[in-house]
Amino acid sequence: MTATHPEKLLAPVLSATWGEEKPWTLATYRAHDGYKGLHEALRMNPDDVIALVKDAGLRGRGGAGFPTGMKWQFIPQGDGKPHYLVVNADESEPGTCKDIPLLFANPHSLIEGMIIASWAIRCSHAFIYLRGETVPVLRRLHAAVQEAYDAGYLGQNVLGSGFDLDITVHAGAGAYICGEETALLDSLEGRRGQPRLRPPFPAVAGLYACPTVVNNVESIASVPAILHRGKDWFRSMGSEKSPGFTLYSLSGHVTNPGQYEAPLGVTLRQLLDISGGVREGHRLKFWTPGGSSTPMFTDQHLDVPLDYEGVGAAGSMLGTKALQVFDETTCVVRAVTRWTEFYAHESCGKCTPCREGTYWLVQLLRGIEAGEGVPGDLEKLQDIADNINGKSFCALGDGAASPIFSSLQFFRDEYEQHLRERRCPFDPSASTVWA
Ligand code: L3W
Ligand code: SF4
Repeated sequence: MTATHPEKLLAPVLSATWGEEKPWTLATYRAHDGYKGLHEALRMNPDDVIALVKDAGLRGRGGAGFPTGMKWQFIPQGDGKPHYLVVNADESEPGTCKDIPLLFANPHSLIEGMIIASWAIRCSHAFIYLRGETVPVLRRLHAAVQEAYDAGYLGQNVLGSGFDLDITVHAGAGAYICGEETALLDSLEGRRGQPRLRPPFPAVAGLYACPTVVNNVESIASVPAILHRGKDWFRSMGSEKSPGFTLYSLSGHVTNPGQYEAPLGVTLRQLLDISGGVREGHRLKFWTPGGSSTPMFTDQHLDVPLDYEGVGAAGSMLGTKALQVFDETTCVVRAVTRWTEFYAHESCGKCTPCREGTYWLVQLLRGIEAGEGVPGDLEKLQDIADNINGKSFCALGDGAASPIFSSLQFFRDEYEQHLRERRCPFDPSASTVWA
């Protein structure tokens, strides 16, 4: 397991030990200041822990960037109900591959973060909802949780503090929609995972209708270092509104794909510069900042800061920082068709705009890709995407519409070429693909 620590953009925190032998063990984690943040937190009042995370400015790393401390603060206190912490480890967004490597290499950063978060929100039972296909990660998590119990970090009277905490690791059954926080909660409760109406948000009525914090793996794993090294250290990286370090996943037509841990606000150009760039002999055609649910960008956007004021302000969410890079050999229509097939397959079917709309998008796109498109198809694509976006029950619908909008905006000529030439200009045999 390796992560790249480019010298100029150096910010190895979560990935600092990935190059070590057996970085996942408690011994390695402790040798690198592991569990010091927890000792610090247990000396503090829970409300002061929340205030510290809020002042540090940590924002959710799962896609939406919601302030983590604020989410913790929403949990009502003195309400007499159990409180729950649920970690969303159902990483499934196309191109996104940061939480799974993090859990595999450094599971104790998550476990320590969960204990700190549970102390802060007064929770005595926390859950990890893991993408079920990742069986080796499941085994590693089970082993790490057991190590934490054996060391007195979990169970009754954590480190003699009088605080009790259990962690349950749950493996999902492989549905993308269960990464949506409320569908995840339904699934965890044993039901078919489908999104719930919000509000009420999980902070008010979440797991078993009790106040629940749902956070991404990387968000929680970032907490111990804030406790141990302080908010000023965290704020010394990134920008005022998007402080700190984060994991960028670089994939696709690049020389050295992988995880790059750097401050928020770096640009794709900087990341390409230190990672060997687009594969030799080729040039960048398009890329996504945060998985396929964020718009596709082009070489015009190479210097846009990867944070909530840069990419986020350009009509996109930063998303999961899954930087998928495509060179000039890629057919845009083909790439968008594959993504849209994914969304149609993963649509949970609860609401009509997404269930029906993604189906019809796929029919149109497959026709265009195969050279069987007809005049008016692009207007239909736009119209269907307009009827999904903002009119669906959850964010999956908006995510499905996103690549349609941006590809029509930046690469309309390529769609028109497919219609005009009645074939895929990148692959003349494509007309047989769906025969
Ligand atoms: C209490 C309020 N809580 C908001 C909470 C809310 C949630 C968080 C963010 O979708 C996106 C999605 C993906 N009182 C609150 C409140 N909250 N207002 O804040 O909420 P929201 O609705 O802005 O986003 P979301 O539903 O969490 C996340 C996109 O990220 N994405 C990433 C997907 C990533 C994966 C993966 O593989 N890890 O699935 C990429 O773009 O499409 O739109 O906790 O409860 N008033
Ligand atoms: Fe289900 Fe799609 Fe509607 Fe979300 S937008 S509730 S995934 S049908």
